[in-house]
Amino acid sequence: MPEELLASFAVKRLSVLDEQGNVDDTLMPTLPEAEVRRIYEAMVLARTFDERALALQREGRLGTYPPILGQEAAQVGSALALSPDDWVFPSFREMGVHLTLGYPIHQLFQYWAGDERGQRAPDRLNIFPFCVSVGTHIPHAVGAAMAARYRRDPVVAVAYFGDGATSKGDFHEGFNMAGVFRLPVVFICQNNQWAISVPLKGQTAAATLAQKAIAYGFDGVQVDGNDVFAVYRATLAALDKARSGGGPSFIECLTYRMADHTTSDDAARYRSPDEVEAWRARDPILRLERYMAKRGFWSEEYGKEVKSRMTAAIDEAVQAMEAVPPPVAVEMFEHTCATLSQRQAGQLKEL
Ligand SMILES: Cc1ncc(C[n+]2csc(CCOP(=O)(O)OP(=O)(O)O)c2C)c(N)n1
Ligand SMILES: [Mg+2]
Repeated sequence: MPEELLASFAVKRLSVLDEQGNVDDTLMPTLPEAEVRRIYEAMVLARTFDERALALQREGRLGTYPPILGQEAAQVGSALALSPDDWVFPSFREMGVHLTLGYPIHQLFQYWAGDERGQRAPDRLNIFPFCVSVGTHIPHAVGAAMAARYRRDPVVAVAYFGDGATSKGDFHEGFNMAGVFRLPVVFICQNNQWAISVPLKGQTAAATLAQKAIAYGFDGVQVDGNDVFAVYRATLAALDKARSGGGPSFIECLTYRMADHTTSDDAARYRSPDEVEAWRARDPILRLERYMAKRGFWSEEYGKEVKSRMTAAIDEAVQAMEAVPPPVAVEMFEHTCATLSQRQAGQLKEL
């Protein structure tokens, strides 16, 4: 018997907007000027939040904080494609997703200040709490997709995670189950190429992360994660597919963590300044500004006006966060578990 080719695979990379601000018209999603402005303003809001969070942490007003600098396109572009009924399962570095979905800004600050009340999403938002335990929320998202299928609910579960999470068993088990049951779930990996101090090549021998989906029987695509239009297009397509019964998809957003892993880290100890500088030139916001300027709807003046509007929103949120009265310990039990364990019931009684 001669050997025969059973299957062959290819992994595509999607990019729409280049570093000079030019777009590929055949791939550009239909976005009127007002929508592009909305995307830009959401990205500036995310960056302004991040800058303020770092400053507050340095003043001792927040706890350890994981910056999102450089990852705004991956977060905002994907979040804008979601429908309000979809379920979001974030990891710990997705504040740009929260902000874009309209999560109360003061609650984000509250969470990073160590107050669990910051995690209580308003009823209008289908967003799970931050998952600091790497990758453990991936099976949760798959379970939610299973529940949606069971209830014939046309919603999609969306799990966000980093490149480091792809080495976890949770990732592989979640992907396998999603593939076997063709569940309505979209996996979005922000491959920022570092998992604390471990570079991508220390994480996988594979050429891309996207190809890992192929082994589980569904599509994986690599997207330029600093290109907000590409991320938006890929997420919309994956959501449409999931909603119409086409099963799961995996989107690898190739991006870069411009800052330290968290405020407790010093990335200069393990990576070269040249690498960071090379990625600074690919800044996702600058790229969008160039696109808008070429079309005559971005100017220095408009940029300043947006920044000051976003700064005012952040100022207001900081004030709101600091005006929240201290937590009452017994209230915490109402929001953590549907039913209390014996031990928790004992603690509640003691309090
Ligand atoms: C189960 C588990 N193991 C280890 C850690 C410690 N830890 C926190 S973040 C991190 C790396 C995560 O890297 P990645 O998935 O690439 O996400 P990124 O930090 O780049 O956003 C590790 C190992 C953890 N939080 N949870
Ligand atoms: Mg990472």
